[in-house]
Amino acid sequence: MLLTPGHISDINQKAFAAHQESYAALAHQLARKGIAIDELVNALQSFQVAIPSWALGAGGTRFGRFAMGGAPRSLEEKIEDVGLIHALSRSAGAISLHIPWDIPEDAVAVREQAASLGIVFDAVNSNTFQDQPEQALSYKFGSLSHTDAGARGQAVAHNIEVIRHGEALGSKSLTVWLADGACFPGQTNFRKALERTLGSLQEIYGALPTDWKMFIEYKPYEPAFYSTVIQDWGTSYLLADACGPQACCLVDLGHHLPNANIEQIVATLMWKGKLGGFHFNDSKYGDDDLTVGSIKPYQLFLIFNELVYGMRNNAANNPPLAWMIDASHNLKDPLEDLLQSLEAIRLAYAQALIVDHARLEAARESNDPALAQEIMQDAYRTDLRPLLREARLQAGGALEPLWAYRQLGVRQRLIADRGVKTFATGL
Ligand SMILES: [Mn+2]
Repeated sequence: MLLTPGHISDINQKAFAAHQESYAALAHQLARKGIAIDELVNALQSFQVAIPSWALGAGGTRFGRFAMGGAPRSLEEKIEDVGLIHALSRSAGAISLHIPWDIPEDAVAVREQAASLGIVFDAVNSNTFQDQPEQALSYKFGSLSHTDAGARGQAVAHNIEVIRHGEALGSKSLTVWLADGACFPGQTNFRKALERTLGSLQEIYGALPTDWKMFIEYKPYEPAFYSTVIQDWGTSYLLADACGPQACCLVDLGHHLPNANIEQIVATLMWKGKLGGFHFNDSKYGDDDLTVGSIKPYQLFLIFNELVYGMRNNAANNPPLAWMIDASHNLKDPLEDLLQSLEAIRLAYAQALIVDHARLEAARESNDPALAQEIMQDAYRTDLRPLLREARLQAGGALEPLWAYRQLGVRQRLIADRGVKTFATGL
C-alpha cells in the first residue's frame, strides 16, 4: 500500500490549529534564548535514520515469537513498509539490509522501488552468526576468529559478497557484528582469537571500495556467555585502527554492560575520528532491544549532547555518522514501535541542539557543576515536540505519525493485502 500526501494532509487538518498555537509559543520561548527555530527545523529535516530490514516483522525471544499479521514476506514488502514509516515521519529515508536474509533478486528494480519512496540504502550487514543450509563449514565455534582457516576464509568470502550486493544497491558501508566468543572458561585462547579476527578483518578491508566504510560492532556477551572476541569499544577501536582509515567503530546502545557511560565512549571515539555508526535501542537489563527512549531518555539526551559536540567540533576528522534503529518488537506493532523510536531519537537530537554550549563550557571551566546541570536540564526539559511536528509538517509528513497510522488503518490494510499468518525473514 501507498500513503499519498492527500491521506496525510486530511489527517493533519484535525490537529493543525492546536499545533500552530503550540509551535508559535515554542518559537517565542526559544527566541528569548537567542535560538532561531527555523535552523532547528532544517537540522531535523536533514537528520535521517535507517530502518533495518529485520525490524519490520514481529520480534521474538528464544522462547518464541507471536505473529502480528501483515508482516512483509519479501524484500520489496520490507521496502514498502519503510516507505510507509518515511511517508508519515519524513525521517526514515534509509534502509539497512541483512545478507543473506534480504538478497535482492533484481538490484536495479529494488533500487528503483526504494528511490520512488525517497529511500536510500544504508550499511549492509553480514551474517556469520548462523549457519545457512548451503554453507560448507559451520560457524558453531566462530567465524572470523575460527581456529580453522577454511571457516575463516568462508566468513571472509561471505563479507566480500555482502559488499558486492551493497555496491549494486548504492550502499556505502559494511557493518560487521560477530557472535564469535566462548561459553566456557578455558575454551579459547583470547590472544589468538583476536589475532585471527584482525587477520580476517584486514582481508575484508582489502576488498572495500575506496569510498566505503567498514563498521566494527562490539558486544560484551550473548550469544557467547563467557567471553566475546570483540567485547568492547576499546577492542573495536584497536581492530579498526589496525585495519586503516576506512574502518570505524559502531556503538549499539544495547551492547554495554549495565551502567556503562556510553556518552563518554562517544566523546572518546569522536575525538579520535573513529565513530562510524550508531545503533539505537533501549534497555533495562541487557541487550533488550526496546523502543528508543522508553527506559532511559536522559541518557539518550546525554549521548546526543556528545554527538552534537563532536559533530560541531571534529567534523573534519570524524566521518558523517550512519544512524540506525536496531530494535526488536515482541509485543508492539513494529511499525508503531519504529515511529515511536524515530520520535525519541529526534527529540533527543533537538534537545542537544539547544544546549547552550558556550555557557556550559564557561561553567565547566569555572568548575561549577550546579550551573552545568542547570544548563543541561534546561535543554532537556524544554518540550520540543511542537518543533518535531513542524519539521514533519513542512516536509509533507504527519503531525502525529502514530495517530495517523492508526486512523488510516495501515496495519489492517497490510493484513488484508498480505494475510494474517505471515512471517518476515530474519531472526
Ligand atoms: Mn546492532
